[in-house]
Amino acid sequence: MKAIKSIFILLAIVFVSACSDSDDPQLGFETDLTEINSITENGLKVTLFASEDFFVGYNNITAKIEDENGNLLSGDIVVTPMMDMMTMSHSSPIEFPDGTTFQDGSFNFSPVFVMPSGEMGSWSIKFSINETEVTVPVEVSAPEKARLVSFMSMMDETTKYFVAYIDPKDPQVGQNDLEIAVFKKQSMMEWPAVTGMEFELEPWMVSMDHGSPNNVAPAHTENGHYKGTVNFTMTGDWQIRLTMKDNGNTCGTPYFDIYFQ
Ligand SMILES: [Cu+2]
Repeated sequence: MKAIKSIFILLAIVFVSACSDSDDPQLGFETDLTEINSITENGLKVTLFASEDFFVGYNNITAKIEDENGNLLSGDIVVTPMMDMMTMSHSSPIEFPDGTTFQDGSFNFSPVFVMPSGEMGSWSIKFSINETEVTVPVEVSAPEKARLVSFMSMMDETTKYFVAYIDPKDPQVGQNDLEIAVFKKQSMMEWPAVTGMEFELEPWMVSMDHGSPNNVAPAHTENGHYKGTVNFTMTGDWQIRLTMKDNGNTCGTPYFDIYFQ
């Protein structure tokens, strides 16, 4: 009972301090992230923030949404990544942890850019904010070590799968939480999450030709995300080797190169 009481007091303190902060509407949006791009269009200002420049793979982006006078907005939102490629255009997988509404000028979303910007085409993120359109051009680069692997299913040779590397972002010697997400290309505009796959996991140190014990193969949690444990027994170059299976049949063998000191 005493513990419950102190939790209530703690909550009350948190609540009161949260309220006093929000007296100034500009404090409704706070972030430690880096501003990547900003655009004002059709009376709205959209600013994109992330911890690093956008890359081919699973990105976490926060949008700050204001009117022209700097007031933070709330309402309904639809976000669509688009790549224009001369003769055609296509979207990419995207996740909305907050759903399709936003409050206090802040909206989080996670697009999985499937290719880099360049001569092949250019990316933009299309927002529909309370039914007003804003398009933010963005630059997407290929990271030094791939964080997205795509392959045709070995089973039907027509389904194109995309496996995105999420964690560990900062690998350490020992056991690390491993998280990946799987999507497929259904059409130019539909890139659904793939649930119900099974994985085998084998971390491999290519230069020294050995693996490691105490790994847990990633298993489906929700929305096409798979979580497991990868154990690195030393620093250096590792390959996270995966086998993706559907009902016991191998679809593909994606791997991610990792390097840490
Ligand atoms: Cu493209």
